[in-house]
Amino acid sequence: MQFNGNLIAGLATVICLSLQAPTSNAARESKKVDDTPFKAQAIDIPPADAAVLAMVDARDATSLNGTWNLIVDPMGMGSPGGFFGGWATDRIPVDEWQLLEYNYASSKQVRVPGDFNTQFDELFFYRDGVWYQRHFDASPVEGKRYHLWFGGANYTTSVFLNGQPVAKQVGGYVPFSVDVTEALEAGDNDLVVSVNNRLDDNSVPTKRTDWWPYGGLTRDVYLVATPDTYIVNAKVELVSTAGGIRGRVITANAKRGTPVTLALPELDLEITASVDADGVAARQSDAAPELWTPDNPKLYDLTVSMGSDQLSDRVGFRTIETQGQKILLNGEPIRFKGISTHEEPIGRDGTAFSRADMEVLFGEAKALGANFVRAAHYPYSRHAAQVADEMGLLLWEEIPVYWNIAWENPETMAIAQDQLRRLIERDWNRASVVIWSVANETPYSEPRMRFLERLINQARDMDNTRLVSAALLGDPRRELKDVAMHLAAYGADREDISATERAIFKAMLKQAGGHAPAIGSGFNLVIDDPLGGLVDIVSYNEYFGWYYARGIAPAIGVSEQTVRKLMFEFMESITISADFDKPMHLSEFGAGAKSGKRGEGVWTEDYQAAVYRAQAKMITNSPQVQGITPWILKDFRAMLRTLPGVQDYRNRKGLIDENGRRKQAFYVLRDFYEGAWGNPEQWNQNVSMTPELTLFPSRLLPADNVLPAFDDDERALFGDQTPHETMTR
Ligand code: GCB
Repeated sequence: MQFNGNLIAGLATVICLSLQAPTSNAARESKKVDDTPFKAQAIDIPPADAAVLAMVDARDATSLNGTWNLIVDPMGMGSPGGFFGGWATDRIPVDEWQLLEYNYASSKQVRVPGDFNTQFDELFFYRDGVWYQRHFDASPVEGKRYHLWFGGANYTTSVFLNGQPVAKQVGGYVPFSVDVTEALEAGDNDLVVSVNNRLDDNSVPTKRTDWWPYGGLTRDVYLVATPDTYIVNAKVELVSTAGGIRGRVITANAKRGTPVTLALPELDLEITASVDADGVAARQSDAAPELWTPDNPKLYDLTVSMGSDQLSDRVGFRTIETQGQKILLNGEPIRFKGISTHEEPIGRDGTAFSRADMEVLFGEAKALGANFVRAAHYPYSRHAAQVADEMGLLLWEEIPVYWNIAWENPETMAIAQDQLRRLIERDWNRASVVIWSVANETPYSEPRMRFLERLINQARDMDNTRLVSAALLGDPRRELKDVAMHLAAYGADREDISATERAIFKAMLKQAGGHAPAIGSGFNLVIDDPLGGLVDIVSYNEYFGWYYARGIAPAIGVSEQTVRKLMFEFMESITISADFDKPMHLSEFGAGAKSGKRGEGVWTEDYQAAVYRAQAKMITNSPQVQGITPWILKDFRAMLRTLPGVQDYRNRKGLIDENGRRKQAFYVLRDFYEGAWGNPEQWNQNVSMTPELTLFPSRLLPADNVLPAFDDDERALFGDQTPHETMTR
């Protein structure tokens, strides 16, 4: 039989129309169908509601967590309106004559919340579309409004209720909701959610990250009921350490003049204000609450009420600011003794999605002696900041503007802005959160500056009770060159390295002439990325003792072992500072270690611990550094970490492994936090408690610091040339 184009096009139209879900009015009315055969159809789906429906734990919410059905769709065939009709509804054939090529009930069963990658072996590396489906019963009450609320889904999500496309959210990790009052049925409801975890060059983050792009309905899903006139969100903040509480309540459908009340019974405080033309009620009142600190994480019960809507929360009050190069919490200088994390639980693969997961993870940060956590590199579930509030951990929250981003693409900008807005709106009442971070390791360019400046301004406009930062990258090329010259000084006169290597070092020093550094002359690494001028705290990721050796060794032609050993000695004389009169934070440093592997060389716990010791000395030398969050608390899943037997798709820089076993470096950092920071004597005393960490003992510096001479053999080998041309640039 011969097909011609017209016949197929006609058939496609008929098929598309006949396969539309019976209740799919919006789909039917959406865009004119492009009936090109086999073409994937794009249908219009309204965006999720703009404002975050906050304080969800206090609302009349029905959990839709549990077991859902799942269809895997690597070719995007399930989109409604396409040649095969789409999978936006749960359908079963009416009789044995009806052709339907999908069936939710007999498909895979998936747990919500939870990523799909770790629930099915065959989806471990999967980065594409899936369809979630479940039924639920509802008994809608006249006069109430109903909202579908998602704690976060990765990364592009379209929601269909009873066949109607009701919401689309682009960008993962942040909460979103949609008013579905009109689409909700009394009795059975059919909820279908398509989630796609594919990332590309224009997404935030892009497709290349050093963490697992876990996909699916990774967080709680609720059906929330509100009165017709309801409270959307409230922001409550301390005016100054002397007191004063300011409240702002955002409402929906409320008439101008409607009264709203904020109450803090323990403070005997009740603030009443009226809703303005924008639906916002704001007022300030005198009060002197006990201040929240990591040692005394005091929280107060808060209620917010408007008519029949009443919500509650637990809130703390504190101030955070900088003064010159100091960080002040409640007016008192504080150091951020921190640790970085990913949102993965201990002892189970996948994303952390429950409060208990966060209690265990942050409990380990507390055990380390930390007062601060960098929640890298994306917004975590709401449980993270709630648990940090209760436990007394200061928190750095971040959006996934990571490495290279399409700085000039307005859609990319919109995704990042949306993520930042939703994160801030969700967590602005969490006393623990002291930093909004807008980016990680973004290479310098003018478009990057413009992009990040907009985010920084947005964060400040939305919330001026916190600090803004971004983890900077420095200038790796310049740093490598400077560091290599210093290593040459340490290596030029060494007996324990080969004559060839000595000669290389001497040649480098000779070439540098009067600029050649001397042993122990010190090296001040200065961060001058202009973004430092825009943020409140200059944060910097550095990997002395880990990555740099890999770049330097081949560039100058000596062994990595030599560079690594010399590096440990050199690190003791490094200081880090910034070109800006602001506090600095070392947002990352670290080294990889396979849990239980002891001895010499990379991947051993001993090597990792030695890096932490050397880093601790650098930090002690660097008074501008007021905070650190080494990388990282726990080994985590990463697609780019493949080394069999060592990494097996995990980044091994954790202080504990995936099952919670502590490595040697955990104890080094704990010693440092337990009092040694800024107190070298105590530090040495504490470190002697872990005598196995003496792999690379410091070499005494020669008293005169004289540059080693180039001997005849070495000159014969290399003449007066610098051995590698990289170093001449
Ligand atoms: C970094 C990144 C972080 C990586 C880490 C590493 O600088 O910010 O996402 O996981 O280094 O282990 O290399």
